[in-house]
Amino acid sequence: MGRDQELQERIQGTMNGDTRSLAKLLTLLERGGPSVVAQTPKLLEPPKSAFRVGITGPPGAGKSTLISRLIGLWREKYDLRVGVLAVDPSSPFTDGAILGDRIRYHDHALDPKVFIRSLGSRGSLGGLSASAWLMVRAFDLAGFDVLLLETVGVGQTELEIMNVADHVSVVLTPEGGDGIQGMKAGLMEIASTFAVNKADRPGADVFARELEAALELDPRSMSSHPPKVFKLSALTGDGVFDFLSEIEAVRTDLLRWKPHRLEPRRLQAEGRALMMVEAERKVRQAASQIQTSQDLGRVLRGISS
Ligand SMILES: Nc1nc2c(ncn2[C@@H]2O[C@H](COP(=O)(O)OP(=O)(O)OP(=O)(O)O)[C@@H](O)[C@H]2O)c(=O)[nH]1
Ligand SMILES: [Mg+2]
Repeated sequence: MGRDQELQERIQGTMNGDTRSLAKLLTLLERGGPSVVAQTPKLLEPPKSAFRVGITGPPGAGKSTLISRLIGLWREKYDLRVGVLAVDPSSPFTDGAILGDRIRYHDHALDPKVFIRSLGSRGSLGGLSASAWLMVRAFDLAGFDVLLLETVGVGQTELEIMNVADHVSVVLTPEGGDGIQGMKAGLMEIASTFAVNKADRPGADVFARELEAALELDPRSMSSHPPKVFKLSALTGDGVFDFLSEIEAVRTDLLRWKPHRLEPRRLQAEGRALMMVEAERKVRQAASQIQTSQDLGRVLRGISS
């Protein structure tokens, strides 16, 4: 079977709700890169949009544990189809679940309405966000209601994930030591909801109050949708439903997120991420042809002309 034919079959299967087709389509997207989307109008303008929730925060804050709880509630109380794309920059693995997450998400492994995929940053495309940009579209096509995007740490990845997601939540714990001051720069600004996790341990009340006080200085505090802080324990489940209810309120208010998908700002961010990987691939290929100083001179003259 040729690649085009395979792609068309996977697209059709994905649209029919076949999970194996979705898994294969994700692999085709990861390996084939932007050209797969370019050739596929259905991926460019999918009939449905899965509400994308970015869940980010420091390593070990409890992101995966919280996601597992959220999946449970969405399945139980709302019967939604839930996808997870766990982006793990430290992991060399792609194409399947990372071991720790496999254990953490194990409760949902047999649920046909839950689909979990992990993505290492050293995937074949190189660029982390480029793969994510491509793969999220497959979840739209598959008709998922919600797609959770887990990313770790804070840096370029998180800032980029903001453009991919329709709503961003940051998971924090009171255990950082130096409270709000110790938070990495940029973390406050990117989220609309904050989960102060591990509230079963001491310090959560003080931390949550500090966070709320800091957010009062945020210009968004004057808007109709100010950032919100939730104290919870992903381990015991306490407080998770309130957090989920807020995310549900956003998800079901289509005007609050859907039109933003097609904003030039977001389409440009996507174009930028995808063009960057292609450009990098071309640069590497051209550079690998350089054998002599003359070759180098020719290449440099080529780019400066
Ligand atoms: N006490 C307590 N422990 C928790 C809670 N949530 C998560 N943990 C524990 O914290 C550790 C890290 O949890 P994960 O869910 O893997 O955290 P993560 O943010 O996904 O971690 P990375 O993906 O590695 O960055 C695990 O041992 C969890 O059992 C909580 O609410 N309370
Ligand atoms: Mg995790």
